Amino acid sequence: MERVICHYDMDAFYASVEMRENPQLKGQPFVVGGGVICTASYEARKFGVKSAMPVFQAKKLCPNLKILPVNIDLYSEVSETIHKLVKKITDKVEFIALDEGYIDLTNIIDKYPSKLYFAEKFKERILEITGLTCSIGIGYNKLSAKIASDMKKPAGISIFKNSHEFIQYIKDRPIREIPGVGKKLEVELLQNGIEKVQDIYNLSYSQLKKRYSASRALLLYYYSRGIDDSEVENERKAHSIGAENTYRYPLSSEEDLRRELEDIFQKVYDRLTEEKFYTKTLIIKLKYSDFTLITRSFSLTKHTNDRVTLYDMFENLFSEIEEFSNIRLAGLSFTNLTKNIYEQLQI
Ligand code: TTP
Ligand code: MG
Repeated sequence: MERVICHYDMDAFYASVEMRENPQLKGQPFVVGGGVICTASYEARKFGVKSAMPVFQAKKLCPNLKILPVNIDLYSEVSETIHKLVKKITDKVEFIALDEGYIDLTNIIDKYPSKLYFAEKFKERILEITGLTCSIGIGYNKLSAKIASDMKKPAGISIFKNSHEFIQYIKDRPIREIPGVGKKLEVELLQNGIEKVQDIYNLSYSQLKKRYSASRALLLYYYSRGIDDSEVENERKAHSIGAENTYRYPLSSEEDLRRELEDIFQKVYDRLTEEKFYTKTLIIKLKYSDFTLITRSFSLTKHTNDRVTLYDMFENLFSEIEEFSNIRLAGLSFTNLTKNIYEQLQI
């Protein structure tokens, strides 16, 4: 049966909440963060300032940049308000961050005159109850919905009816727009002459696997073709397995962080296999001395318990980290767990 999935994503979330609280910030370049940036206002983004960038670097790009401290309680409160609204629509929802989530509309979309109508009404309600704008994507799976929500930021709505429409759009886009293609993989792909998504179509799955690794090959092969069978999983049906350490003396080098995270990886991986789980998503979490929190996640299209694939996901995420000083907490977890992989084999 054809699915209808909605992905909503608040625009410049932390920054928009701050702007709502203090309208004088409108039109100003500012960021929310401490040592590293959680998010940048759209004005600051014009200077190339972005999430996860160290603040000192951002200041070089934009000398007038204002830095606001993170007020996570406030953002969580706003997030809770949004979650309540979403849960009134259906219980088939998956919140993946404070400011974004998937809503499975398959069984309820007929109650609305059209997909566009649903999206417009939803956006209006969010604005009414939070004073904030969001962008909305509606697709035939999670992948296409997620890409769609990013197409007309801020406050835009985009819809993909089917994979044909999706491919028409994605084929000319830069390869980094495939979810999970981080900086390191992008560089490797560019070196191999793969610049746009359509350049992937010339390579078979086994060629991709030889060049990149199993997890990356899966991602590139399936996502570039708009294939994603994963379900909207409410309340993280399958729980997660993870561990984290806090450090009285903060970690301050790439080597230290790598060693710590590798340790945690091994511990968590052992538990995954002992408990006979298969996973699809790896999350790395770091907290810095100034309490800024960075999370990075990477998802596969299929569940696995293969160590090489999972370690490769870890490497992918690790290469995205930009700030290695004053790390107070490092954690790693596997989510989207299942014990039954047989249902996955249909692709
Ligand atoms: P995003 O949705 O990635 O970014 P955004 O909402 O700020 O901007 P956009 O309009 O492009 O969606 O993240 C949501 C919030 O999560 C963001 O406001 C701040 C926080 N965040 C971090 O704390 N650390 C990070 O590394 C990222 C990417 C986001
Ligand atoms: Mg957002």
